[in-house]
Amino acid sequence: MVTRRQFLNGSGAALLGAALVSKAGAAALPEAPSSASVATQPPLAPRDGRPYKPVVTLNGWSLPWRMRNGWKEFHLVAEPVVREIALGMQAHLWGYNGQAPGPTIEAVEGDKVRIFVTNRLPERTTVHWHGMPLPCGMDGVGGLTQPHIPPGKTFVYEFQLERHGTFMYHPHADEMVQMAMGMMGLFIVHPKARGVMPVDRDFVFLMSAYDIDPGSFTPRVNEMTDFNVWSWNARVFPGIDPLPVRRGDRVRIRFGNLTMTNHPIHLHGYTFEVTGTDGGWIAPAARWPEVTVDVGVGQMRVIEFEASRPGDWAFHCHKSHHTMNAMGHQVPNMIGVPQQDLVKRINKLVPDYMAMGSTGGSMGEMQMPLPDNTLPMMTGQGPFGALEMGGMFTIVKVREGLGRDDYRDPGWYRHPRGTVAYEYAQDSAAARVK
Ligand SMILES: [Cu+2]
Repeated sequence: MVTRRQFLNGSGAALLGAALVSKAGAAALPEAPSSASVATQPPLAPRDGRPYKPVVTLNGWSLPWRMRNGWKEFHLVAEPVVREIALGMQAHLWGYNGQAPGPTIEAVEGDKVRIFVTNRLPERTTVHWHGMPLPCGMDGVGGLTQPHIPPGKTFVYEFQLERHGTFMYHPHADEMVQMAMGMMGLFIVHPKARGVMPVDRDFVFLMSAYDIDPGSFTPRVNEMTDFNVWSWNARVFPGIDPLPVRRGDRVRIRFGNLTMTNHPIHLHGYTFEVTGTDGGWIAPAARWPEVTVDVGVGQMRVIEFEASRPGDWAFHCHKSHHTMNAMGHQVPNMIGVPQQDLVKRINKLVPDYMAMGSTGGSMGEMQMPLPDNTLPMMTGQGPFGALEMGGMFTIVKVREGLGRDDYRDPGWYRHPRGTVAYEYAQDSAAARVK
């Protein structure tokens, strides 16, 4: 595994080195870079083609390309991957170029893109370019607009990028299985003209959900509604990197939902505007202020705000069971039941039994035996104790004076004196509460 620091020092560059698909195809196929790192990679500045300000993929990376006779050529490889969901849990997923989700594709309005897709899965696949205006035969619906890509074969998609905006890619072949296994990625098209809707930080991620039985590694792909891993870019808190932001930055966050339910995404401390969807940008006069935006199944939303207020601001799905990890046990509802003596008595019969609710224990601090490769239901430590979160939760860390391209975790916020909620006590309160 390569840390971001190693990556910045250049030693991680080898990860992005060539991994040619076959000797026969080497002459014609572009490189298929691969990365298995779960760290958020620094933005990939374009080294040729039209200039743009690159995005930052949470716990992910952007796919390098080559220019060839006026075409921007990318190479996606659909393949089985191992993804660390958070420290202590790995999942056997399907993805692209070493990861699930696959790398973010970035290009510029007007670019002609040629995307090679090599299928190393045990079954056929296709790639659909969600939201993208393109010729019908490039739309990637297996059986409808093209033959499926059989295992071992490489297909080519070619189209010109008509409009800038926020898109995704995913299979349209054995869809329920392939998306339940994690096959998806982001496709960002930057504006051709300079200075269009400029931002200082531009973060992107995809929401995906899995049903992985506690102690196992592979998602149950027949599940239709009952998922237990709620992830951003196939990571759950505390495995999701924070979003470091310099005070005063204009911040854009783009997210897409490829789970099977909606997610009301909520940011603390700020009012934001929804500035775009996968359908395009919203005219400034048509935007309204929000603190939560619901993202329906198959939708994308883009939010923007001015980061004026320093702090560690929670950023999460507002469905409380989506900020939890798998339940590895059955827990009765004991809220309101006095249990102090009850627990001792039950423990004589059931040694592992634990009380919830009215004994003072909270789910985040419970210690219970877990199968291997299983995360606690609620976890994460903050500067004031247990955070009691999992799943779709992370932190927007707004700080004074971060470097322009510095995306390293700045640590916990140091609150100015007198600005933290405090315990009421007769003596100290006399001094502070007037
Ligand atoms: Cu949710």
